[in-house]
Amino acid sequence: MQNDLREKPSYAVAAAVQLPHVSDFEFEASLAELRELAKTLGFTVVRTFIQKRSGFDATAYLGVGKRQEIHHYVNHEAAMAEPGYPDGYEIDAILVDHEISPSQARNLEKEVGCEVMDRTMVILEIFHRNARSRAARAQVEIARLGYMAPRLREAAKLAGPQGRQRSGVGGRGAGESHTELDKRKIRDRIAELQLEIVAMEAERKTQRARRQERQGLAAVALVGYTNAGKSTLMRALTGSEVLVANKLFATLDTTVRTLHPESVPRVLVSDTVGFIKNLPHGLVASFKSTLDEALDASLLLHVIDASDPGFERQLEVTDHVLAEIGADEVPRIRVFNKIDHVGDVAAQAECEAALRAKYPDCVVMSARRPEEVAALRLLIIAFFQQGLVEDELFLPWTAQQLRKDIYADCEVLEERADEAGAFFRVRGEGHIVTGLREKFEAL
Ligand SMILES: Nc1nc2c(ncn2[C@@H]2O[C@H](COP(=O)(O)OP(=O)(O)OP(=O)(O)O)[C@@H](O)[C@H]2O)c(=O)[nH]1
Ligand SMILES: [Mg+2]
Repeated sequence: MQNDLREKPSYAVAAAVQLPHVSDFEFEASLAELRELAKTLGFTVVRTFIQKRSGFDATAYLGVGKRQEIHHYVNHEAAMAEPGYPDGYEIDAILVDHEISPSQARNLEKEVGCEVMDRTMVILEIFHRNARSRAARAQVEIARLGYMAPRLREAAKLAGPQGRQRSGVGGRGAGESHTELDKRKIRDRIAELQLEIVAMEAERKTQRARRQERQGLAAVALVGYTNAGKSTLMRALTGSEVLVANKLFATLDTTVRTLHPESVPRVLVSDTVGFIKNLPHGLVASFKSTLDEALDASLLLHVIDASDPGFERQLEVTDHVLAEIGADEVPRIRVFNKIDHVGDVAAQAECEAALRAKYPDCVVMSARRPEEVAALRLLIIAFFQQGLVEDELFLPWTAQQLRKDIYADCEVLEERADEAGAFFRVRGEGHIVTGLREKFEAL
């Protein structure tokens, strides 16, 4: 948030080609998402230009007439035409709702007279700004370098002969052009980053294994479309302070916290990166490791924003990505969130009934209603208690210092005593109860 306040406001126009197979609803939803993405980057989108075509223009994505219209708007009209904006503001960028080729972007940029950012670049930029951990930063840098590499050649073409000049200075091999050198540098840097990631991953795996050894395997992961409310739920379920923001991709790193108040078994909750339609391919690949946390979980909470008119599509996108990373085998509860944000009480009831009819085992709730968060917590605990065993343990009076071990790992259902010691009727994970029994019997 602070960042945005310090940055000067930037203005942009959005542009998109609607292809014949794309419905109006889908097209509009995608554009609305692009505007949200732009907002996350600090842009105010003042105007949107759309064009129906049977395909993208090979030269510059949009047809020539539309290009001229935008040129005219950006260079002559913008500052005068839009009421409510400051005098003399300038359009800084044109945002295009598809991934376009380097040459299309160059040509469009030349013709329109302002910077062109395609959808991929917008998303990469958000990831770049939001990445915090070393691993996330390295992954984003790889994706950005991969995006830039083919665009360098295009830049060199535009720069003219000096862009391809040959020279023998520096580490450049004979006959290598600037572009080739830059490309080589990029390749080297990517290789270097990949090595770093492999090392970090190994470290993470060890940490994870240790954690699982210590705490058993009760892990639940919050997954879902960006802005669905995963971090809000995480906060509510664990009483922790994780970042919540009405921005796309607020969370880029996985955080793990314990369900609060603590339960038996203790349940770990992890928050994950949000999904989005047409996530740049480089990012799908690089964020797989973040999502791996989802694969380690025994239960997924698929969080869906029920108040978003496009939630069905978002649900499909998430299902699709989960299948892609092989997480479709993990048991899943669909959590339709933000029901408080769906119109009035009657509309909410109607929406809830429709969701329950279509998704029989779903949860419909609001992360802002503590009683509904508490109910979700119980549902999670019930899931993990399915595999628990009940047993009776005996602890002689001489070994009462071990009471805390029982209370730490088991739920004590009943406690009674006789002259020799105390009996505990407990519920806990099989291996833990067996472990305690063996330990006490050996006393
Ligand atoms: N009205 C309402 N708003 C909610 C609810 N849950 C979350 N929000 C809001 O929705 C916005 C996004 O919430 P986050 O928790 O950051 O969403 P996220 O799924 O973590 O998003 P990413 O990290 O970007 O993937 C925030 O402004 C929240 O305050 C809810 O149940 N009702
Ligand atoms: Mg989040």
